[in-house]
Amino acid sequence: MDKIVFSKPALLTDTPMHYCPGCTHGIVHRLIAEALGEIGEFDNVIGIAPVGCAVFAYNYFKCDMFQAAHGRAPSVATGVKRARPDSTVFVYQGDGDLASIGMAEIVHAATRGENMTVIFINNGIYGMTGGQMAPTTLEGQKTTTSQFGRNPLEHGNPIKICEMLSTLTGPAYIARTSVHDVKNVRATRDALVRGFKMQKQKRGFSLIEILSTCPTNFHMTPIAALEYVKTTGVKAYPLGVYKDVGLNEEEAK
Ligand SMILES: Cc1ncc(C[n+]2csc(CCOP(=O)(O)OP(=O)(O)O)c2C)c(N)n1
Ligand code: SF4
Repeated sequence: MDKIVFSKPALLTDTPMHYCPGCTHGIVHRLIAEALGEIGEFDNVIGIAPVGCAVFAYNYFKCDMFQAAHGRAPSVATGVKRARPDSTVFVYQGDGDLASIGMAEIVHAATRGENMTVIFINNGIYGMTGGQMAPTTLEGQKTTTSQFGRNPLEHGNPIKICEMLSTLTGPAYIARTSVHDVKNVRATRDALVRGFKMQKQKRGFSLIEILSTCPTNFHMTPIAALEYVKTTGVKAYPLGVYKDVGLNEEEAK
């Protein structure tokens, strides 16, 4: 019999995704499903979908899903995880959702050390609503509401979520990765696995920020958008681990 070397992760449904061509939301969905599969979590996973382009994430994951009001996913996840402490709970949020309207919720969930894993998609823009400036929009980046480029004097400076949250006591694991090439896609998968292991070992709050693309609102081809993240995005948002309290490595194998 032929050996299967590549297949769809068990935690993804067969529903075709609605994302624009070249959008990296789909890549991250797959990585989440792979990471959960790697730690053997199939039947006891609960995801919280955001408001934003990933609002229909509940159609794509083969697990129980909630869809939260804009920015409120960490609060919904808090209730879910406290009611079902043995489940594995993931929160999926864009940068408008998490770093603007939902800033209070994410900071307080992090400082409380809620035992959940947050996947934070930083594409530097409000994708769903037509490309307005987000808290994460890069200095000089043109958006529909910063047509001459983000000017810190006028628009303020971009917010660095990993740097900020890693100053708190509650978080167990905070890392920033990117999906602009294969090497970084693999690193993102590893970071997701570590985040989920933190939760399994009840270490507390974990957040993986993933630099992502929105080719539609960047007004770029999918390849040019990946190149933009590679050359410009990672300079403003350095990749790496910002906090890691450690795992019981024996148990984590
Ligand atoms: C309470 C509320 N305010 C505003 C909106 C409008 N809204 C929908 S999606 C969105 C921005 C989403 O951007 P982001 O979170 O960056 O996700 P992306 O679409 O880029 O994946 C906004 C402002 C809303 N649906 N509800
Ligand atoms: S608008 Fe941007 S973030 Fe939304 S699906 Fe399209 S490419 Fe992805």
